[in-house]
This record gives sequence, C-alpha cells and structure tokens, in this order.
Amino acid sequence: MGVGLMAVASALAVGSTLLPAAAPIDDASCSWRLTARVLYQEVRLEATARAVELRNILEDAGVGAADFLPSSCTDGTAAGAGGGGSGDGSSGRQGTGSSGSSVGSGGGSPRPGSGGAGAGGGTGATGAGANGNCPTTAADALGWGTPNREDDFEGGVDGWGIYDGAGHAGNGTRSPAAITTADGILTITGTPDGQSGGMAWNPGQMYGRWEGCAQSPPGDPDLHSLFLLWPDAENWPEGGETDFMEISDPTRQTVEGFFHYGADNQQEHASVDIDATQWHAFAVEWTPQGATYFVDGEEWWSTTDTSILPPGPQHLTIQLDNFGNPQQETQMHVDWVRQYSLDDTGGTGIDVGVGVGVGGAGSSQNGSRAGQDTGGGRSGGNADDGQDGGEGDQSGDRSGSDG
Ligand SMILES: [Ca+2]
Repeated sequence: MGVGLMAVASALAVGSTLLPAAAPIDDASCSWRLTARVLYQEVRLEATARAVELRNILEDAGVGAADFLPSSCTDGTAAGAGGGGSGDGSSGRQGTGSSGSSVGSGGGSPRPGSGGAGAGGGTGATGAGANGNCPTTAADALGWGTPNREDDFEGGVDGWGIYDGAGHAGNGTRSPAAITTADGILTITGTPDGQSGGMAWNPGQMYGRWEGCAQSPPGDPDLHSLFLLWPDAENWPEGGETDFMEISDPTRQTVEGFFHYGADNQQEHASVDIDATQWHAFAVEWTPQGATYFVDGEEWWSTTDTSILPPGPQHLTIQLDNFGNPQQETQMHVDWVRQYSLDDTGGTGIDVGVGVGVGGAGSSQNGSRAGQDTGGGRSGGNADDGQDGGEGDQSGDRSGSDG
C-alpha cells in the first residue's frame, strides 16, 4: 500500500507541475489529467483513510475544477487524444484484412443469415481475414453494418488517451510503458511492481455497439482484464459503467459483466464460463430499450431495465486493472476494436422481453458469482448478491440449452 501511495503522490507531483491550466494542454498533460480524474472517481465513494488521503491529494491538484480536463483532451482534438485513429472505416478494414491473413483464420465467407445482400457484399469486400483472430462476431451475426470507428492496432495506439498516473483505485501506476503493439496486436502488461495500463477511446456515444477481439492468458487474480464503457462526462458513478468483459479469474475461464449505476454505485452482475485464454469477440449493444452482452455473436446477458443503464454518452476503454498486490506478470491482448452507431443498420440484437437476467436491488460491491452456470455452458446467470432467486427461471432460459 505504501509503495502504491508513494507512486500516486509521485505521479501527482509530476502532474501538478503542469498546472495551472493556462499552459497549452499537450498529450502528456491530457494523459495525466484523464488518469487523475478517473482515479478520483474510483476512490470517491471509499471511506478508508487511504482513499480520503488520495482524494485530498487529487483535490489539492485541482482535479475537481471544471477546466481540469479540458474538452480538447476528450474530443479528439488534442494531439494525444486525436491522432489518426478515428473514422474512416473503409481504410481501417483494409488494414484489418491484411492482418487477418497472417492469422490464417481461413473460411471467412460471409456469414449465412447475417442479413440481406448489403451485409454479404460488405463482408466480402473486406476480405477473408477481416475479423482476424475472432472470425465469429456479433456484428456479422446481427448485421451491425459498418463501424463508425475502428482500430486494428496496426498503427500503434494513435487516437487513444493513454492513462499515465496512479493505478486503479490508487494501486500502483498506470503507465504508457505497459502498452505496446506488435504485428497488429495490442498488449497491456501488468507487473509485480504494480505497473499496469489502460486506454480510453474518446469521444463515445449515447447508445451504440462496441465489439473487441481479445485474448487473456492465465494471470494474476489482482490484474483484471477489461473491456468497459466509461462516461464521457467523467461523472462516475452517476454516469455509470458498462463492463462487458471483466476477467478476474486467474485461469481466465470465467468472464464477468457488470452494470454500475447511481450515485451510490449500485451494481448488477452476471458471468459466463468461457475459455478466455483463447481469442473471442466480446460485444455490447446499448439501445434506448436495453443492453445486451455478447461473446462470439452469442448473447449471454441482457437487460431491459433502463434504470440501470447510462444516463449519458460512454466511450470504450481497455484496461488491465491492478486490484491490489499482483505477484505475477500478466498480459491481455487485443486484435481489434470497433464502434457502431445504432442507425447504421436495421438489425438489432435486443431480444426484448426475453431472458432479462437482471435481479432486483443490486447493491453488491463484490459481485459474487452465485448465478454462474458451473455446467460449462454459457451462463446468463445473474449473480448480483444471490438474493434474486425469482430471476432464476429467466436466466435458465438462456443457459439451459447448452448446459
Ligand atoms: Ca489487429
């Protein structure tokens, strides 16, 4: 703990030399400011002496000021947050195709049933390797159309805000050095000295779909491999948090999902048993009617309880989060990520009224896995805190067929 706090203080001391905000906001400054704001939110609700100390340090550094994180850091106009990553799906998909061929995923023909002639033609145009290491996607299965933004990591991490400062909840550090790309694969490495990494894909959008192709080798239980959506307004917890792939299981055989919501960080939780040491495509669809989590195009959790869904735009982040005291080097790998708007296609993956696996008053901080299907099938079981037995039938509807 002491080391982590020293690292935090050190990072903040470096960062605070960048204040006041009158100076031009450059890449490094944006990274530090973004990280400090995220950390501030992570410790806001904690009452421990350490959390209070962290909050005080951050507040002294001005983290609460309206102009602390200028819009240029999150709207793609700053050098570091902008870059070349946004937009232009067509050129991006060409690059994806070339990376896919090296993986040898073969097959690659347009997916049957993915929609009409438009979907088939589009898929064919991008070549056999368009989906790289994750040939089976929700986007293809559900006809999500063309991404409005994508990154295949063939060109580094331009377009991302790289966290640079204190680690998750003040544990160790989030460092740009933890993030590398090679041969079109993003790797985030966490180490026993507490270094981990994370990166944000601002700006986000209100509603939409996101999908990412990831692989997480067995690792330390204190290093969680994550795809999540985070509020653009940096107003967690009120702004919500949409974790559509969180892996804490050191064997990486269980993937968890959460919705965080409300001023006191209420949570809903579910999990799916899948070998995440292999490549899989993880996706979320968020509409005005609900939200659904997918893996390889198959739904594993869905809700139509819009009261638990974000009140404003959210953006994708990729994080290997330090939850305490990791003892072993741990990595996560990402081949590509894509973002879709809702209005690019008539298709929808929302299965309204069926299989709503969300329980009642979810207030668990720890998200036990009470609802997990130990039979090895894809479980939509809602874990929450295990009190919602009444929902069991519904989650069973989704998990029973492949038990
Ligand atoms: Ca790639």
